[in-house]
Amino acid sequence: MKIERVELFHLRMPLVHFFETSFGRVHDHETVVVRIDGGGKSGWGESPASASPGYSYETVHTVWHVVRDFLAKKLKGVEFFKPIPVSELFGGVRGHNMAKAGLEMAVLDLLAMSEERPLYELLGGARAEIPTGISLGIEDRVDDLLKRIDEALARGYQRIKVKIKPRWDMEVLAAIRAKFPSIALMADANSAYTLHDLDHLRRLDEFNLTMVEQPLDYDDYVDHAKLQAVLKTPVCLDESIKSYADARRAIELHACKVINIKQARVGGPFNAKAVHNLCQKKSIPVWCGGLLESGIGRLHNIALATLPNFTLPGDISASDRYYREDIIDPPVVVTPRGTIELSRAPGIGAAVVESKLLRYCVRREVVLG
Ligand code: OSB
Ligand code: MG
Repeated sequence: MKIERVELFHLRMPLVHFFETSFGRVHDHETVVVRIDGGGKSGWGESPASASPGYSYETVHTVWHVVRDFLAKKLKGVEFFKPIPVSELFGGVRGHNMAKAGLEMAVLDLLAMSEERPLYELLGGARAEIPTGISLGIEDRVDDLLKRIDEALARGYQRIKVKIKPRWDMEVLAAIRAKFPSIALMADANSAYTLHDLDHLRRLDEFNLTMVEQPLDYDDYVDHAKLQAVLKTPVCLDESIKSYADARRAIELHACKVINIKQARVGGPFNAKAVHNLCQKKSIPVWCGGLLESGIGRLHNIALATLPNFTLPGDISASDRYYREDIIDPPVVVTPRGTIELSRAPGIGAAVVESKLLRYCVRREVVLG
């Protein structure tokens, strides 16, 4: 399978409901979709970098710049015979993991398409069905959030994650626990606290949370280790883990007991698998996180989550939880058991509907070929 052409699409997809984290509220998902052609087939990937550098320093514009001006040319004429870590070709470019991840996803999808096999098999995954959860943003009123939790539980989601920040935390969690005493519940702070809040954060132990995600700084391990030492609630790291080396640091320093793996954040499926394998060896459970991906990135996350150490429900929700219409057919659906069933179709397992893709496309460019 030889790479002949790489095309980028900048999409702006309106969300059915705004999504608010401790770093801000978004009404649209802005993302870069990658299409790679070769041997008469297409492979698709996604770099869900968003419009502003809040979650990471990358944005849709840095992804565009780095792919067009530096990464795409490294794929010129390259021929793939088996799944290999594509991002190793990008060794001369530091960071920019989302840019690299979108390309690696597209290459692997193309390889799976040319071999007429499902992508998850190519990655080494074996499960036909994965458990899943939902991530709910900050609302204007606690009652609005309680209503959304009710709806999510009715749809079968196996665990609820809520976003927290100073002044939207302990009271909110108490209200949730008063109404839903025994659901699997966790909280994600997206780095909204510091160790000055240590006494406040100890109160998290009152709510029987399965974990607290990324309470402290986005690049910190030392303070998370200090926090984990006094907290019964397991600490899970998201933003802090951008590579295998980061995961190793975090585990050795006891900075966390759980890791959220996002292939976009760690530079692609192969790095994600390396982090997964390390965690499995070290008895650190992992789960698959999300970045509000379109159906393309979502299907890549589903394929990844079939690996054996993804034992906890991920943030991989149904297409209609995010979008009135997704750009894939069929869209992602969640069963009443709170699971997602894997498609046996080749590649990511659903078709990209070009008319829908183009409806949300604000810019496109052929960057190779
Ligand atoms: O921290 O996990 C996060 C969305 C955007 C940016 C960061 C995060 C999230 C989510 C939503 O929690 C996950 C999803 O449903 O895709
Ligand atoms: Mg998170």
